Amino acid sequence: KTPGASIRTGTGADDLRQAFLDNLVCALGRLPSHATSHDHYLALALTVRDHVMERGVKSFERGDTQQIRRVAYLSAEFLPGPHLGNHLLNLGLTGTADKALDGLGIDLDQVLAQEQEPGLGNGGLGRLASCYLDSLATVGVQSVGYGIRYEFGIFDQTIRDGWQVEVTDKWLHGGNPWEVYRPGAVQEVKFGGHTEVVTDAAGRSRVHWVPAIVVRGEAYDTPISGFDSDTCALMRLWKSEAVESFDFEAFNHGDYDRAVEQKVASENLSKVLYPNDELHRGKELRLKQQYFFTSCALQDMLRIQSLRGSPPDSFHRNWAVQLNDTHPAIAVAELMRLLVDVHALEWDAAWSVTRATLSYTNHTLLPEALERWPVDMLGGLLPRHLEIIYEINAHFLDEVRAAFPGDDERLARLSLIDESGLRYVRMANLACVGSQTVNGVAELHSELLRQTVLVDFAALWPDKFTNVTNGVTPRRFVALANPGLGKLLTKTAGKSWPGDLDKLRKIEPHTDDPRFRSEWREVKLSNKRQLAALIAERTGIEVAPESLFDVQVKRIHEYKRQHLNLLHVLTLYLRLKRDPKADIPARTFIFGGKAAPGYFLAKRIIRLATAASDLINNDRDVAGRIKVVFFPDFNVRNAQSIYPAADLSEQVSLAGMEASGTGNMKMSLNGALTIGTLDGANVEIREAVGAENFFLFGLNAGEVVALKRGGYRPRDRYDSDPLLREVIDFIGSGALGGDVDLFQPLVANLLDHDPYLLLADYRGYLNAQQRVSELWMDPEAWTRASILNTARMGRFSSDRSIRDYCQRVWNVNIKKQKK
Ligand code: DL6
Repeated sequence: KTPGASIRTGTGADDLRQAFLDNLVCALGRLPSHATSHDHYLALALTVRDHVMERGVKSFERGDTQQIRRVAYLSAEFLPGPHLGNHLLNLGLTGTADKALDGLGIDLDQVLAQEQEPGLGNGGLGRLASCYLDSLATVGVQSVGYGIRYEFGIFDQTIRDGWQVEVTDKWLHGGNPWEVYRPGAVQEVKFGGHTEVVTDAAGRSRVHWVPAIVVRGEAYDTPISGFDSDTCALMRLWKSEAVESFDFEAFNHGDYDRAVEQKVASENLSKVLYPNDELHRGKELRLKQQYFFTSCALQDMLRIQSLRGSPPDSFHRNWAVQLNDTHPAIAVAELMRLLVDVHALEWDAAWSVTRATLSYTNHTLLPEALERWPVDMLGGLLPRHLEIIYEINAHFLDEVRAAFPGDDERLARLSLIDESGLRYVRMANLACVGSQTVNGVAELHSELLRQTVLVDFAALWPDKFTNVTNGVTPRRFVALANPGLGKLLTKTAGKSWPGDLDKLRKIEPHTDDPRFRSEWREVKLSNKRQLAALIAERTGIEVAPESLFDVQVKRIHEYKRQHLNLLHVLTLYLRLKRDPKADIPARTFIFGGKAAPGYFLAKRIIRLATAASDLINNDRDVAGRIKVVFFPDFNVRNAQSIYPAADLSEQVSLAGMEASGTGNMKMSLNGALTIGTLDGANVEIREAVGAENFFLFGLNAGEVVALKRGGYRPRDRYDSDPLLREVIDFIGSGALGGDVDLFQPLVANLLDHDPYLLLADYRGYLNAQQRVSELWMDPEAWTRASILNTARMGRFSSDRSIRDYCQRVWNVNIKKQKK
């Protein structure tokens, strides 16, 4: 038994209440009579943290004594969402906490509303990392998620005069009760300088890196609980600090600016998250961030390895390290440096260890997202790493020459160095060469990776490639976000479904039960009422809960084609204006998502949505027929209110562009029907839920390539389709937003380039939307399809993804699935 556990971590309502009051008074110094809701939140968080910590300590101890291979998930981004409600759910303490607080006249929901979520990511990739930590803890894998403790995460989005305005995120301002500072885990990270060859004590030549700057990495731990599990994952985030907080010599000479310069520069490393999701901008600070957290993480793993009494040459037996895209790909060179220069392993031995340790997940095929760093920049910041990269490359290219003699073009494509112009280090190539396994995140994406971006690597090492289709945690995105549905699922399928999502199959036979269908509709309607209230509060727009909620929430990006959705919205509007009696069921179009601050067209797309919203919502001719909402500040908390209320899930990216998508899974799991292309995980979702329960449209990935190759001319589509012409002319007319020039860049882009083939898919999309309207007018049939969506989504639990990684990638044993 952990000492003190019974006092602080009792599980009855009285225990919890007492612990809560103790924390309020003793930890926070607040009298209950004077405490604010935020104090209540902090006190409850500290109380719940005790429970999580107790599990965490025990599970880490188990890992140490049993010498279990741990998983380290290296990710520049995490998007955990609010912790408190999720921990309560995982620990089975929600009802108890409610009762404990109720006894003090405190409302649990009001307390939960106080939490600021850590927005330490841009979107899909970061949220996936957090789903995976949740599942690692749930299925019982020893794991650490390593990342950066950004002081400022993703900006908060407000909408002013229809435009996105970015507001600094201040997630740490109210204090962060979840994290624990670990002074014992501090690391030093070097930058710049030069290398020297020295002779070590054993008389061997070694490379010694003499840095220009050293930065301290300070570890902050956030425990991540699992559902009904005795294992905890750890999210260990690194904050940068100056090694010496002050240059005292400069200070004493009165040069105050220089005295703090170093401190400021060091702290800047973990200051702010870059807000671009799929665009590599090549900024030096970004490379510094990547190296900073990767180096801290690997040094930390080696430290833990040594505490376990294991030698560095068995590092791979203790750690499986996953690279979440190429952001931590410098790990290949850093692990080599640590093993060879610091731990004195021979090159070949170190290389075997490195390759047996690392694996790489690719999350995007977009060429603009592929990371490459100018050789001069990388060499200036990390001179030793550039030497190591050159050496890895020399060995690697020998291997290529042996496999493909005389094929110089292939050699140039595979090389870690792009020498076609200015010289760059190709991070995806580095990650492939240094990893044991490379995977994509949906079947189609993994296939396209093998056929396109990584085609030469796939030819060289076909066995290295695998697929792990993404998944999402049903705890946060169903049980917590949609308690009404959760209750119905538990009543029908038993209580184990959140930890064993295939159990949802049990609801399938109930599709034919009219009473069950009616209960199902009630749950959805109640969620829609709640969302309607939130929409009114946030935007002032009144929407009808009975209307079809048509939802597209995700980052704003041309390839995701929010503007295709808007073409449909405006086509419907024009049709209703022409024909007020048209048989179109009432719909509420809900958009949400952030645009990268420097992404001009994405911001125009937001403006188009808000302009459509202003026009349509204020036009009496279409009152009660269609409404448009742009829901500001799409983040994890808001997502939890939106997904459960969706009837229709818009997954309309151009085929071949979306690696997987995970919003598609979250909505389908919550009973939404999807309208979508054969892109990313849509393909597998459609297979799982049944083609008849999915509205398919659009070109497939092969047709996209063929159309582009054949010389696509978007203007021809415009000329030949009167509806399309009407809607595009309308957008360009000044009727929206009151300015003829406002949407010219969008119109010109569509007519002259249309890189994401909206005009080619427009008709197919309209037809699919027509099928949506028809099915919606048959509520029983719609409900049946909605139930089947939920029932058949078991495969998309992130628990399944983690089991796949354990088996196909990490070679880690997991406990048997709980029944
Ligand atoms: O794998 C998680 C997520 C996918 O579901 C999305 O399809 C993909 O766009 C997203 N990628 C990113 C940015 N990636 N990089 N680099 O978030 O990953």
